[in-house]
Amino acid sequence: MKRYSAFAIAKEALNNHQGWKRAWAKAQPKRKYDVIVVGAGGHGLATAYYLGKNFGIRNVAILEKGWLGGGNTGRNTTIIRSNYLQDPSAAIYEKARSLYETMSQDLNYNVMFSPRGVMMLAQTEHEVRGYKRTAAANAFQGVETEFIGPARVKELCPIMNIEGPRYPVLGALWQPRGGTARHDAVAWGYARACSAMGMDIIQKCEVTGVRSEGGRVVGVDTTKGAIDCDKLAMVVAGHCSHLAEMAGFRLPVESVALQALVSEPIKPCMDVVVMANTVHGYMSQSDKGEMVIGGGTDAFNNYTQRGSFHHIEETVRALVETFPMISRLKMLRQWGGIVDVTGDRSPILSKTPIEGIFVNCGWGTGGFKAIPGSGWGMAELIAKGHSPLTDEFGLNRFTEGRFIDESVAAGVAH
Ligand code: FAD
Ligand code: PYC
Repeated sequence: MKRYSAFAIAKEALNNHQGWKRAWAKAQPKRKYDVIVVGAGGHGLATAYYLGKNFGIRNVAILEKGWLGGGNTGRNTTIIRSNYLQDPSAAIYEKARSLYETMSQDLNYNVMFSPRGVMMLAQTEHEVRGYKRTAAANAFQGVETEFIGPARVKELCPIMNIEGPRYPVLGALWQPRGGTARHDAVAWGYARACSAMGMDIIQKCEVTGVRSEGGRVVGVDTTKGAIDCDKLAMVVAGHCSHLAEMAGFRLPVESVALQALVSEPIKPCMDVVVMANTVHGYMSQSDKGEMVIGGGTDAFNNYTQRGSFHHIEETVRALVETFPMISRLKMLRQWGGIVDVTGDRSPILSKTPIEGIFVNCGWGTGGFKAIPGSGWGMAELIAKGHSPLTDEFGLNRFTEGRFIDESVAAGVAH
């Protein structure tokens, strides 16, 4: 892999930029792999990357039915934070957030991590109590957050109307090292690093069947033919129920569309990320100047990977009270992704009833922030059979009643 650097750019400039290599190789499937990862979203690619980097397992294929990063990884609003309530969640989300801090250097790929600070607004007394409780829990967990008052909120985000008639801002849960990263770059950076380790990233290769013998996985059927493997990781977000069905088991997950939109680009006016969970909306400003806006999930299960007009209206109506200036903005485009939601709003990183099959799903509306931590833990689970990061997120928690309730921290209405 040719290293990206200022020196390399200068050298290539003298060569009309003719010497750059493809970021990742175009691969055709081999007959067999040690590990097949289904899904080239952030979680699948990160799983493969840490299998190679941390455990030396490099005979790996990543199979993607569309194009890499074309699922939720390339469709989210890029918010990164680790201000969750329960200990297992704080551990995996904070591991992920801390890996984001050095991801650009680690992957030699600029993922534009911007720890500009994330605030979750408290606009009811109930939220004030809830966020003070989270701040106290985070202090014990080693996650840097604090509950701040309305004056500090206004100082950090002057365009906000904190005296809204219905929902005045009573304070916020503030995470100063939360922020955003460029979502495509995260997928591209991991893909380039996986390819450099000799892994095969095979796009336009849909898994259509899962083969097992004597309760153990032996391979998959795909639109590019049958491929054998010793271990199989299903990392397909909203399509995880279909993959599980192919293997003969069920998952406690519902698939539903989550939508977002961006405005026309404007001059810099907001340098923090704001989530307003009572009125229901979240907003940040992209490097291009667009206001990036999202709302809640659809109220019914579906696989429609697109936006809808009633959502734009609901989301913008919710936010306009807190951010009156957005009433004068034109909205540029909208889109949707299919997210995989569990009952306790926590992910599933687990072995399955079929030996050799592992599942990573259930990140719902909030898995972008978790990509590096999830990949790290998932790789350990696949390589060693368990991981301190994933142990609590097994499928058995649903039969044993050990839920990890994060419905408040999820921060997005479901
Ligand atoms: P994906 O990126 O969806 O990747 C799964 C891949 O599997 C897809 O590319 C798909 O094509 C492939 N696949 C499916 N079936 C098959 C098959 N049979 N064969 C081969 N390949 C298959 N999270 C945050 O933390 N912060 C946010 O601000 C945020 N905002 C969001 C806003 C929106 C509008 C949406 C939709 C999501 C948001 N999320 C956010 C959630 C986040 O995007 C997801 O949790 C995360 O991207 C999931 O990553 P993934 O790799 O598991 O899934
Ligand atoms: O999990 O922080 C989050 C989030 C923000 C928008 C969608 N999900």
